Amino acid sequence: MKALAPYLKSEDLPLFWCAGCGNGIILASILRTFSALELAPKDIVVSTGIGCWGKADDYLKTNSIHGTHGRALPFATGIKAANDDLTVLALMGDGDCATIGGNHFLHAARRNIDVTAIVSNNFNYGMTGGQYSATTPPHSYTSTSVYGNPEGVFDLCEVGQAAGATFVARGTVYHANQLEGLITDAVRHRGFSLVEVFSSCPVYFGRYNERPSPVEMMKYWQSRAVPVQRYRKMDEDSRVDRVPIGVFHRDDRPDFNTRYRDIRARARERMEGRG
Ligand SMILES: Cc1ncc(C[n+]2csc(CCOP(=O)(O)OP(=O)(O)O)c2C)c(N)n1
Ligand code: SF4
Repeated sequence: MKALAPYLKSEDLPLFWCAGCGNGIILASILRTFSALELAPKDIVVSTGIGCWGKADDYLKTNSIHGTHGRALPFATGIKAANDDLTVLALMGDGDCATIGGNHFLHAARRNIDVTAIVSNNFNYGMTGGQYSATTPPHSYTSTSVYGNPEGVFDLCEVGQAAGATFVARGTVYHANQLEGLITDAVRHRGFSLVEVFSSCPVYFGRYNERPSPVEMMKYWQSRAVPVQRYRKMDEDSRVDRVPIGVFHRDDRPDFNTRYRDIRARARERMEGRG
């Protein structure tokens, strides 16, 4: 706890989140990453959207911007593009990132801006009463799909990788130690990093889907998660009801700021008649 003190605004505790919400575990993993990497709070900017997870910046002593719903990535992109020395994170719910902010997510990944996106995917809109989002599994129950969700689903890791993210990982709130490692690797990575965290919203998604207690939600992740390396070797039947976790993809394509710096240098040379 002492090591986290430089980053945690303890005067604002207790946390706003419901008992058993997964968000506290994700926040603690982020704080431990800051401490492990010995980052100074003044060198960190956390951009949040709106929602339960969007409240995370309330508890941070780092710089932060509490933006608008779905727009955490545009703010983060501008901040990083203009201040390359800063470590920039965007914290988003699945509503923020995959649904209202889906377009921004695609373009942040395509651009490979050096921002770490940490998505608390609780499969619904927690803050507004448990409506379904773009990650709500088909047929599952929410306050706006009481007879089952009729829509298809975005797999954020697949979408992120296809769009150009250069670090893509998934963890769960049950696997807290692994989660800290994934977040640390993502923050260290130069380029657009996604860490999707399968989280628990016992109050809405859990209650609607026969997992109303925090313990049942944790047991669900414990029993379903499989390391991605093992998952890739499994046949289709064995994959049913299993979710891969771990690092899915990593490559060292140059990030936006590096490419932009090169282009500016070339433009300067040309203007000075050297190119
Ligand atoms: C432009 C806009 N549309 C809708 C809302 C209402 N709203 C606030 S939070 C939220 C959903 C949040 O869900 P998610 O991003 O998944 O985060 P969670 O609360 O589950 O952590 C919505 C629709 C808003 N604040 N702004
Ligand atoms: S409504 Fe769900 S996501 Fe929001 S704080 Fe409560 S448990 Fe967490």
